[in-house]
Amino acid sequence: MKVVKLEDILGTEQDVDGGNWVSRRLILKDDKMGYSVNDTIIRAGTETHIWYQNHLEAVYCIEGEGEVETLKDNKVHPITANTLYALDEHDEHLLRAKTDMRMICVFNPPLSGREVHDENGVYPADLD
Ligand code: 9YT
Repeated sequence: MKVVKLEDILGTEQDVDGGNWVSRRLILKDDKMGYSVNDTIIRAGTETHIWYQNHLEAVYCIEGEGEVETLKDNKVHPITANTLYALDEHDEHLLRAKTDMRMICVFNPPLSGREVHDENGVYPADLD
Protein backbone atom coordinates (compact mmCIF):
# COMPACT_ATOMS: atom_id res chain seq x y z
CA MET A 1 0.00 0.00 0.00
CA LYS A 2 1.05 3.57 -0.62
CA VAL A 3 0.42 6.68 1.42
CA VAL A 4 0.90 9.98 -0.41
CA LYS A 5 1.01 13.29 1.42
CA LEU A 6 0.47 16.57 -0.39
CA GLU A 7 3.20 18.19 1.70
CA ASP A 8 5.75 15.72 0.28
CA ILE A 9 4.86 16.65 -3.32
CA LEU A 10 4.96 20.44 -3.03
CA GLY A 11 8.00 21.85 -4.84
CA THR A 12 8.82 18.56 -6.61
CA GLU A 13 8.34 17.69 -10.30
CA GLN A 14 4.89 16.35 -9.34
CA ASP A 15 3.89 19.93 -8.51
CA VAL A 16 3.14 21.32 -11.99
CA ASP A 17 2.30 24.99 -12.64
CA GLY A 18 0.18 25.38 -15.77
CA GLY A 19 -0.25 29.16 -15.44
CA ASN A 20 -3.99 29.32 -14.75
CA TRP A 21 -3.68 26.33 -12.43
CA VAL A 22 -1.27 24.36 -10.33
CA SER A 23 -1.66 20.57 -10.27
CA ARG A 24 -0.22 18.47 -7.46
CA ARG A 25 -0.02 15.03 -8.99
CA LEU A 26 -0.64 12.45 -6.29
CA ILE A 27 -1.03 9.24 -8.31
CA LEU A 28 0.46 8.85 -11.79
CA LYS A 29 0.84 6.30 -14.55
CA ASP A 30 3.92 4.77 -12.92
CA ASP A 31 1.84 3.92 -9.86
CA LYS A 32 0.03 1.42 -12.13
CA MET A 33 -3.47 2.09 -10.80
CA GLY A 34 -4.98 2.64 -14.26
CA TYR A 35 -5.88 6.26 -13.47
CA SER A 36 -4.19 9.35 -12.08
CA VAL A 37 -5.30 11.62 -9.24
CA ASN A 38 -4.41 15.30 -8.91
CA ASP A 39 -5.16 17.94 -6.31
CA THR A 40 -5.47 21.05 -8.47
CA ILE A 41 -5.91 24.73 -7.66
CA ILE A 42 -7.52 26.79 -10.42
CA ARG A 43 -6.49 30.39 -9.93
CA ALA A 44 -9.19 33.01 -9.27
CA GLY A 45 -10.17 35.15 -12.26
CA THR A 46 -8.83 32.76 -14.90
CA GLU A 47 -10.50 31.21 -17.93
CA THR A 48 -8.94 28.03 -19.32
CA HIS A 49 -9.78 26.37 -22.62
CA ILE A 50 -9.59 22.60 -22.13
CA TRP A 51 -10.27 19.73 -24.48
CA TYR A 52 -9.06 16.32 -23.31
CA GLN A 53 -9.33 14.48 -26.61
CA ASN A 54 -7.17 11.63 -25.29
CA HIS A 55 -8.45 11.36 -21.73
CA LEU A 56 -11.62 11.11 -19.66
CA GLU A 57 -11.56 13.31 -16.58
CA ALA A 58 -13.77 13.56 -13.51
CA VAL A 59 -13.35 16.73 -11.45
CA TYR A 60 -14.64 17.07 -7.90
CA CYS A 61 -14.68 20.60 -6.52
CA ILE A 62 -13.96 20.71 -2.81
CA GLU A 63 -13.41 24.47 -2.41
CA GLY A 64 -14.25 27.62 -4.32
CA GLU A 65 -16.62 28.81 -7.00
CA GLY A 66 -16.66 28.99 -10.77
CA GLU A 67 -18.27 27.57 -13.87
CA VAL A 68 -17.74 25.28 -16.83
CA GLU A 69 -19.08 26.20 -20.27
CA THR A 70 -19.40 23.26 -22.65
CA LEU A 71 -18.63 24.51 -26.13
CA LYS A 72 -20.81 22.16 -28.18
CA ASP A 73 -23.96 23.71 -26.69
CA ASN A 74 -22.68 26.84 -24.87
CA LYS A 75 -24.27 25.61 -21.64
CA VAL A 76 -22.87 27.17 -18.48
CA HIS A 77 -22.65 24.84 -15.46
CA PRO A 78 -22.04 26.52 -12.08
CA ILE A 79 -19.43 24.64 -10.06
CA THR A 80 -19.10 25.03 -6.30
CA ALA A 81 -17.80 22.90 -3.43
CA ASN A 82 -19.19 19.34 -3.31
CA THR A 83 -19.91 19.31 -7.07
CA LEU A 84 -18.39 16.87 -9.55
CA TYR A 85 -18.31 17.23 -13.31
CA ALA A 86 -17.37 14.35 -15.58
CA LEU A 87 -16.05 14.98 -19.09
CA ASP A 88 -17.53 11.71 -20.29
CA GLU A 89 -17.67 12.76 -23.94
CA HIS A 90 -14.22 14.38 -24.08
CA ASP A 91 -16.18 17.62 -23.86
CA GLU A 92 -14.41 20.74 -25.07
CA HIS A 93 -15.01 23.41 -22.44
CA LEU A 94 -14.02 26.66 -20.79
CA LEU A 95 -13.27 26.54 -17.08
CA ARG A 96 -13.74 29.88 -15.33
CA ALA A 97 -12.74 30.36 -11.72
CA LYS A 98 -14.45 33.15 -9.79
CA THR A 99 -12.43 32.37 -6.66
CA ASP A 100 -9.53 29.96 -6.25
CA MET A 101 -11.04 26.51 -6.81
CA ARG A 102 -9.59 23.35 -5.33
CA MET A 103 -10.37 20.34 -7.48
CA ILE A 104 -9.64 16.63 -7.20
CA CYS A 105 -9.09 15.43 -10.77
CA VAL A 106 -9.07 11.79 -11.90
CA PHE A 107 -7.79 10.93 -15.38
CA ASN A 108 -8.21 7.77 -17.43
CA PRO A 109 -5.80 6.87 -18.96
CA PRO A 110 -3.46 8.13 -16.25
CA LEU A 111 -1.23 11.16 -16.72
CA SER A 112 2.49 10.47 -16.68
CA GLY A 113 2.97 13.65 -14.65
CA ARG A 114 4.52 16.20 -16.98
CA GLU A 115 1.49 17.15 -19.08
CA VAL A 116 0.51 20.77 -19.64
CA HIS A 117 -2.16 21.88 -22.10
CA ASP A 118 -1.15 22.52 -25.70
CA GLU A 119 -2.55 25.48 -27.67
CA ASN A 120 -5.86 23.58 -28.10
CA GLY A 121 -6.26 22.68 -24.43
CA VAL A 122 -5.22 19.07 -25.10
CA TYR A 123 -2.88 16.76 -23.21
CA PRO A 124 -0.85 14.34 -25.39
CA ALA A 125 -2.07 10.72 -25.55
CA ASP A 126 0.72 9.00 -23.68
CA LEU A 127 3.87 10.53 -22.28
CA ASP A 128 6.49 8.19 -20.89
C1 9YT B 1 -9.88 20.97 -13.72
C2 9YT B 1 -8.82 20.89 -14.75
O1 9YT B 1 -8.94 20.20 -15.71
N1 9YT B 1 -7.74 21.66 -14.54
C3 9YT B 1 -6.60 21.67 -15.37
C4 9YT B 1 -5.48 20.88 -14.77
C5 9YT B 1 -5.69 19.40 -14.83
N2 9YT B 1 -6.88 18.98 -14.17
C6 9YT B 1 -4.53 18.69 -14.20
O2 9YT B 1 -3.55 18.47 -14.87
O3 9YT B 1 -4.65 18.38 -13.00
